[in-house]
Amino acid sequence: MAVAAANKTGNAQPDGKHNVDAVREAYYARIAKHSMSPLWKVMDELVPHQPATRCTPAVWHFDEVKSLVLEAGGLISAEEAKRRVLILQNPGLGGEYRVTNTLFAGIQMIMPGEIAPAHRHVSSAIRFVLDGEGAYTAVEGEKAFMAPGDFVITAGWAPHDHGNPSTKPMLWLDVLDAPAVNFFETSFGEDFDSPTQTTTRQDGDSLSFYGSGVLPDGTPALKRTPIINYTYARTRPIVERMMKAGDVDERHGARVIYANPVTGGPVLPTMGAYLAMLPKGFGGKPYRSTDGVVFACAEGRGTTTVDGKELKWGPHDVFVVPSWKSYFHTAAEQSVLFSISDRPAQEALGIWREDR
Ligand code: 1HN
Repeated sequence: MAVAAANKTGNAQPDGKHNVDAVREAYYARIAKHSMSPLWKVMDELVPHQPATRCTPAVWHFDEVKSLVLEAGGLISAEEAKRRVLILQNPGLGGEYRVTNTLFAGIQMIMPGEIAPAHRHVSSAIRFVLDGEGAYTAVEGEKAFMAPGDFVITAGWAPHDHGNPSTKPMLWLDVLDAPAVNFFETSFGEDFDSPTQTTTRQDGDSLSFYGSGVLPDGTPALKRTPIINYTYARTRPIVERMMKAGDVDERHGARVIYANPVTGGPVLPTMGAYLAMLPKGFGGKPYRSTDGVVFACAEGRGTTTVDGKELKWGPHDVFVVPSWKSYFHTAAEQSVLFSISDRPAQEALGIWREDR
């Protein structure tokens, strides 16, 4: 057996073709004690030829979700829970509290007469209303009463509380950029002494002031939209009209992006949202992009095929398409899909890509 030569420090060196693996392994073990690793062993993992995600496509059907969340209504109050939310966990992530690598998603329920106390956090949140009518989110001076299909913004650090003076439970989809904020280790949050805030504006003021083709003079251009509630009543007729006008994208259907009316950019610096109407019988072309997308069906019925896996959806179902997975939609009925992703964050970093 070849004897490894010793270097100046007395450590073994490979002797020609012999003993290379053993000497390398001994070297790796030694540098590990100094908190170091050889890049050459992990280069393909750090710089893959295609984006690699552990996330898998998945769908949560509303009938199951609703009965499970209603059960939680008997277990804990919104006030005790602070937020009565069931977290949607991506099945590929082994129990982590996220639906994609960068997005949190959950289903929140607030029962009649309940409040969810005021707090604020660095993470931005959006809500997409699934079921119920007449609960509100109080944020930035406005008490925004919500109905199914409404898309509500809670920008980072804005104090917010929820209440339900109606007679029925309300359920909505929460999506937050919390995993991305936590990745940067920049998460702060705080509670308030008073569980509710005093509001200074009328319900719908922000949509009227900023969402009507005019702006209050002097409105600053911020990285987040000043609109609190993009109501379904306002947005649905627009996608329907686009569809009737024939403005139907081969992949996405008749789709609008929810815009910050001051800048024309996305509603939040980290997350962007869309509403699309798919005509009955729609058969979309395949598409992929590097943003992981959470979809919610507002109405209709169809199938989204992701990487060969069929996700069937109907009213209020939520499903997730991970980064760079090729997908296409088919619609058995005229359908409306809401979607939200981390595309603005990726675009701001110059790393977003799509493959049309
Ligand atoms: C939060 O503050 C809400 O305010 C919902 O309704 C979901 C998930 C993680 C962290 C904070 C809310 C949340 C959340």
